[in-house]
Amino acid sequence: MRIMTGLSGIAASFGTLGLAGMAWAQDLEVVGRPIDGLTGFQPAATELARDLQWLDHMLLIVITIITLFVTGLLLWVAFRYSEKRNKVPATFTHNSPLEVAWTIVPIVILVFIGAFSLPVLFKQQEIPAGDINIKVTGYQWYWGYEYQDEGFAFDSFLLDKSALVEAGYQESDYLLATDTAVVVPIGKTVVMQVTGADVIHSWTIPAFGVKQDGVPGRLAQLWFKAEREGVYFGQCSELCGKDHAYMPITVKVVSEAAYAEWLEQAKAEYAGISTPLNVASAD
Ligand SMILES: [Cu+2]
Repeated sequence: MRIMTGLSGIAASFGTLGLAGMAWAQDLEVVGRPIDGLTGFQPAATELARDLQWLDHMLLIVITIITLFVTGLLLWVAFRYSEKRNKVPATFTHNSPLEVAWTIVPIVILVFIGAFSLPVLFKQQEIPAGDINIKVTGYQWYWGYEYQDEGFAFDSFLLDKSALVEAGYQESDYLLATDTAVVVPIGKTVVMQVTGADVIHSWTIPAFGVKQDGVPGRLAQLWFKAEREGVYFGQCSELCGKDHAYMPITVKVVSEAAYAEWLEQAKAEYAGISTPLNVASAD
């Protein structure tokens, strides 16, 4: 814990620097926050999230029907064919029509599920051309973001407990809120390149329906088009070491005008920071 306090202190000092990211929290509704006592999905903010939540609900119906059918069958057989009610047990070992049926029916069910799940998967994995391209790199234990079209980059650290309220968050947003946030405009296609600098991390925003491992030496991609302004949270989702729980993800979806304004501030604020992107373009 002592180490964490030290780390939080560092995070807090970064927090005071990350003004461009912080100024937005107050006017934005927090959408992607877990709520005590609820168990469902966070409200879907993209088509991808809506699709996969629909798929989940559809599968739940399929699973429920199968479970009720199998349980009912078991109970009926246990009742009807108990020793008391069925003194002379049957001795047959095969029933071809039944065996064909219990082979064909599951195949039909699986094909039905596949017919709905594969399009959802392909929609996630077929990366469209991005209006905004951001490279995200997982580090032990924080995230780095490069706005590739704009030529600036910044890091994003856990926001210390004491800095939450000042930054416009609730105390319960601890372990979700970061000092700087990924800011994107509403209704634009954002393509994120995901990688890791040291070990495997995983970048996710549940309300967007995206999750992608960041693997060192590899460049994976994900995309989303947010439909609702607000603050969204995610957490590193691949166990990456002792502070894995302390590298959250905050994304702010803002209007186009607000994004343009933020971009100006961010360029001014992060312009002097040398980034891997600048090194690459110098080659
Ligand atoms: Cu992690």
